[in-house]
Amino acid sequence: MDPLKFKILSVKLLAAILLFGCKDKTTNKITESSIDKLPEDTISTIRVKPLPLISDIYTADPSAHVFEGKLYIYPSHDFESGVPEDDLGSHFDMKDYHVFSMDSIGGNVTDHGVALDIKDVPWAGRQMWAPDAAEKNGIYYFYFPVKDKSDIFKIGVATSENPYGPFNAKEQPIEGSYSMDPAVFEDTDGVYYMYFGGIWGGQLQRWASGTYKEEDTYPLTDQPALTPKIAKLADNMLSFVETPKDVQILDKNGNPILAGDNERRFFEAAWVHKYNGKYYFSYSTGDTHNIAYGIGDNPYGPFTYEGVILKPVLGWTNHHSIVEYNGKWWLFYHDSFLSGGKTHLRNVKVTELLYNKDGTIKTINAMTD
Ligand code: FUB
Repeated sequence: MDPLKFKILSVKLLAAILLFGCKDKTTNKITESSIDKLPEDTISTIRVKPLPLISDIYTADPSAHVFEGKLYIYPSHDFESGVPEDDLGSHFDMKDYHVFSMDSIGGNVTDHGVALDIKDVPWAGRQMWAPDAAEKNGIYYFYFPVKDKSDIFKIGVATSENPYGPFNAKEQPIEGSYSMDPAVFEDTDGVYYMYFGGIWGGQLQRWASGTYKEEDTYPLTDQPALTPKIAKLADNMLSFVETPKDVQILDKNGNPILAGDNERRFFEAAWVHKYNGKYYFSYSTGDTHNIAYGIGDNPYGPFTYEGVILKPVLGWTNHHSIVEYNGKWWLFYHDSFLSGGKTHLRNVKVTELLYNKDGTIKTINAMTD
């Protein structure tokens, strides 16, 4: 046999033996220890098949946090309202939120019931989309996007003394907020930032001029893509202390990712985490269905595009969060496994997230075929 072919075959065989021996039999996923035994470049895409964490209701857009030593999940609560599907996401017609908690990954998931209902948000019109939560000085803050009575997405805040609510919504949305998918990041110096925004149904393109315009305005394909936004939160966590700023995502040459670069440009689902002193900005590429990421040196960016964290899942949307728990990193995400692929009826899942030695993230393929 050709020596090169023999070498490739041997490496593949070694990888297969190690992977088979190290697979976690209950969750059918590759454990971190198994990855460590493989040569660094043997695995660039990890294949996983986790099961839904919650199966009695549909859940999506999971924002996970560790509060009081437990893992809390703040997802959207999908349900069938009968609104027909369109490009603006009218079929995502959610009306409340539940909060879930887990003592351990793989352990029981507790549903804490309705944490916030649309009827208890005075300014809300319709469509409660992807939320997030934060804690400061023993008070829990729940951030949620919902269209107001004029059908314009704004971001609201509600508070509770418990991580699972119920939450009391403020009378008005956060002043200066717009679009959707809020993600709140607490930096190691105790400063909190909100990232937000999403195009198409998320309406970010209607704010391109700084004020809301009913018509959709997108940059040309050879112009910089629309950017997600960031604003520092006030001490009371209820307002911004600055006008939202652009979050730049750059290619390796330092140029902004272009609007026509659908494989890499920001669409929705911003999330930020910090690893080894670097800031990781991750997001969905929407119509190309990846969770992609860039790395930067401070919360404002710019972030240099690095690659894909999670390849497309079953269903149209892809939305995630990343959290460290008990010394490991976890990727929470959703797919449409339980509903047999229905775009708006999704279920939350979790899998381990692994880094390469250079700080880049190993790509995950979670297709359920
Ligand atoms: O769940 C409604 C919307 O779908 C979210 O806000 C988006 O991120 C997408 O997952």
